[in-house]
Amino acid sequence: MDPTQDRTDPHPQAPPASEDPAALRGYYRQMALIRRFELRAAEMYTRAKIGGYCHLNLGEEATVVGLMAALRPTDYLFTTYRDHGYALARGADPGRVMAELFGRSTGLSGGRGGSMHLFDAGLRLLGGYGIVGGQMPPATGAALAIAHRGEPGPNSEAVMCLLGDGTTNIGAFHESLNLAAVWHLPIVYVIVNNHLGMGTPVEAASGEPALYRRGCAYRIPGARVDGNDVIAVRDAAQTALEQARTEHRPRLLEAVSHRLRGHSVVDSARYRSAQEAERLREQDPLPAFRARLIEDRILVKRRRTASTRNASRRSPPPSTSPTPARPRTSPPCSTTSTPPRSPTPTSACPETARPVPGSSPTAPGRSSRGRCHLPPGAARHTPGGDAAGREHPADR
Ligand SMILES: Cc1ncc(C[n+]2csc(CCOP(=O)(O)OP(=O)(O)O)c2C)c(N)n1
Ligand SMILES: [Mg+2]
Repeated sequence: MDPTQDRTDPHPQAPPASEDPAALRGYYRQMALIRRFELRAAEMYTRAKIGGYCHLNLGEEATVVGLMAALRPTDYLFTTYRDHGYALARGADPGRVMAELFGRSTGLSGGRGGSMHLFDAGLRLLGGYGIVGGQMPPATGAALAIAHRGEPGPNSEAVMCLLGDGTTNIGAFHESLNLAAVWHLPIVYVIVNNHLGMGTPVEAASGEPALYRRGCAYRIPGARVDGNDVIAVRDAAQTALEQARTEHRPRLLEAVSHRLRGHSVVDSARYRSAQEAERLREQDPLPAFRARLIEDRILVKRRRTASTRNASRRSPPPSTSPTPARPRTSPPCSTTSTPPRSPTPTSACPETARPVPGSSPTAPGRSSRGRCHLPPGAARHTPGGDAAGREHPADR
């Protein structure tokens, strides 16, 4: 392969008929789990149960699940602060991920990391980084360790390093890609292009907005894939990983999708017009994938019961606002004394962290050794809903 080649990968959407139905249902369930988890995380943040920063994968579920489906258990994963979905799809227990958000010692990082710093060495999930681009040097270092330990080949380990579109303009991006190229490292840098770095569009921030081409200066081949298509993402990532393994050379992959809400839970995304928000909702990958599976009889619609009908009726309309969907169940925490708070951002891109509840004597992971009172349903694997929290009564 010409190392200077860059291409937009016009990946034909693999028809589900050619896929293992059980695997497709598994992807759907993972996407639905992430959707439900993120909606519940937003709700808990608004109830002041979660401190610090909180960034959600809403709208990026197909990218998340497709990428994780391509990784082997022996590969290493480095992510950004938008990491909940990746941890879940990598196999982390949802209860432990939510416990981490709550600052509990039972959390994935012992309650010391919070939303942005999920870590599990057993899953080879090596963070969760809050600094933009902070994951890139250690990910590149992990790939260097792999290159030192063994030869290239189909059984080689590899590293997947996730980054946002905005991260392609930071120094660590260029330094990491350069070293990965000259040292021949088995690493795939995946740009999760959600079109915005906080509130700034890619075109306003990047001299070359076709981000998959950003490796050209280092002769790193790049490919772009529709991040709303879980199968296309999986296949593109598998191809890139296979090349990285067998050649011990880096690859760049750009997955293009949208986040359905603001940059973080406190960002109301006022930089989006109502029309734009509506357009994005129409492209929501979760209902689209579900419809595709039902059409192909891979998922069957369950008969709607009175309770699911009522649940749908109680759900609010989709919104770009950070205000989460109202819970369909009774108040989720054992204590209901904290009034719901709706943070009111002062600018288009507020990034003000709430103090971590545990900065008190009951610091996260320090003295909270008691039981983890997770909200009912927060850790349950349930079929998904849309970004407004409406549940789909179809699942099998
Ligand atoms: C070094 C550094 N600069 C600035 C920030 C503040 N910041 C947090 S997220 C962000 C935007 C990153 O956008 P992108 O890479 O596209 O990722 P996304 O949030 O869209 O997933 C910025 C500027 C930071 N955390 N670290
Ligand atoms: Mg972005």
